[in-house]
Amino acid sequence: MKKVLLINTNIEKGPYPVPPLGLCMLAACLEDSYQVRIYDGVFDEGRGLVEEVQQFNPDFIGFSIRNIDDVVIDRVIFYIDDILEKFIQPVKKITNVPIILGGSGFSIFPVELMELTGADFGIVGEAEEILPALLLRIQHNQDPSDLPNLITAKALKISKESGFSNIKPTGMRFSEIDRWIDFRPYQPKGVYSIQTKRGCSHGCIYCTYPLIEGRKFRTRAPANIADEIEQASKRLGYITFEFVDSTFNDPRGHAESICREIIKKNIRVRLRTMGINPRHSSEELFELMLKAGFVQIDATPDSASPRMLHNLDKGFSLPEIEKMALMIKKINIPTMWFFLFGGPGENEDTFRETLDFIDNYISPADMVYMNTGLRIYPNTPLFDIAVKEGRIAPGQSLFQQAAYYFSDKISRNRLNELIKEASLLRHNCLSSAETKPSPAMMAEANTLRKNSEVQEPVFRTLLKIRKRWREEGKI
Ligand code: B12
Repeated sequence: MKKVLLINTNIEKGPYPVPPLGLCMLAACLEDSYQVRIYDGVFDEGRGLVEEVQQFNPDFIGFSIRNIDDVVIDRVIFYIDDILEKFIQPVKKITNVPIILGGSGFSIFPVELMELTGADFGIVGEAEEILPALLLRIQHNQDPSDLPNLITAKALKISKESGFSNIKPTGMRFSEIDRWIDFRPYQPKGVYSIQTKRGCSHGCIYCTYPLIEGRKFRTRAPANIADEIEQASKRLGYITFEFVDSTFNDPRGHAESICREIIKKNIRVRLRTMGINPRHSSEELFELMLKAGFVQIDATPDSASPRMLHNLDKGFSLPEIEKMALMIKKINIPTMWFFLFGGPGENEDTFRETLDFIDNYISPADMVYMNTGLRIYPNTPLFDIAVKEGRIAPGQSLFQQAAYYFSDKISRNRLNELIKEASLLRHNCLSSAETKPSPAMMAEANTLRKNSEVQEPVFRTLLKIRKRWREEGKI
């Protein structure tokens, strides 16, 4: 049997370390035909990689590139230098086997990353079908260049875009993350990732998700998802599962069915999720989510100004966000809210509209993150807007030199001032620069949580401390 080594090059540990879900899914797909191993770089950061390659002696090597930069405008971290230095270059020095790249970051900047790394092949987007097909072609000395979403060192352009609709993830194979990598170091802070669908049919002007996953929702069978959660919790105990979908409650009804399947199984789990779409939320959904084991959710409307919701093409309206917020408050499901200021047309009035919403609809027990500046990615509507407005050149690469969009109707400084002011007056509002609590605050939160055995999410404990420290004049 030929051997495949899959390498996770992600060393970012914030906001918490994330397991290489996609690589584990690929490993599960390949294992019937290949001997597969995953080298997980999150904690080892490449130190044992050369030894791993020498011992395993693979016939193919795949590198997963998840993050390009951290998208935190005031302290941008560019991950690719480390990826080259700690992972790709050391491996290239000791082997000549075909090197294949993939991953969400890679899928946004495939040409740039092929050039920079000198890899042999790259696959844009999901690879469960294309990677096995590519390996077979290489083994049989056949030209792979007609495979969809493939990029080769020879051509340096994507072969043909498939539209990503070829895989129907109805009965997806389980990733069994803990079988492929050592999951123990993730357990204290991290989560077990679960995907319930692929694709995103929303059109948010700045977003890359449709480019990475395709524009159509392709759902997994709810029972299949619940089975995966049940089996993983049997192996690992009472852990937190996180849904990594673009939005959890799309298409309408899917999230409800997943919750019902989990409830039916009567398993004790902690669940959390990113994006909740206001348009498809309901009291029934939130009640089902609580019953299934959700301990916290993220709400990411980006704005609560009708004009900005339109300009960002969010696909939902202010009344829909208000309705969702009232339900969240009533059902008291701990929520982290995310707002993104500075998009096309943002001004002081639109900023204040969002602030009014925060004051009138969000519980002070819930966290509000206020970010500024929209990272401009290629092939997005925001890219076209920025070109039209003469902010970037048509062919400009935004790979190493990330560009951020700021509305010309309010200066970046003024926006930062307004956010600072808002966060000084509201203990639950934080700017993007404040995302990490101080070690002293974290220590107090840990003591509080130990002493009272609280079940609430950590962010709620931190907010209580922040409020008290503010009142005592400590911060
Ligand atoms: C969920 C998510 C999160 C969650 C993670 C939760 C969790 N438990 O995993 C949270 C909110 C915590 C998060 C945080 C961050 N994220 Co994030 N996140 C995502 C998201 C939406 C999905 C990732 C995912 O799990 N996909 C599902 C799995 C199955 O897919 P996959 O791993 O990509 O694998 C498939 C393919 O890519 C491919 N593939 C993968 N590897 C390989 C390797 C080879 C060889 C091949 C051939 C193919 C291949 O095949 C796989 C199976 O089909 C993506 C956007 C997206 N839609 O991809 C952004 C995304 C990856 N995040 C991004 C960023 C920037 C971050 C942060 C740095 C933000 C920050 N400052 O905090 C952090 C970093 C966290 C960390 N420790 O690494 C960016 C990266 C782009 C960039 N600019 O660098 C993305 C692309 C979003 C964006 N802005 O466009 N994130």
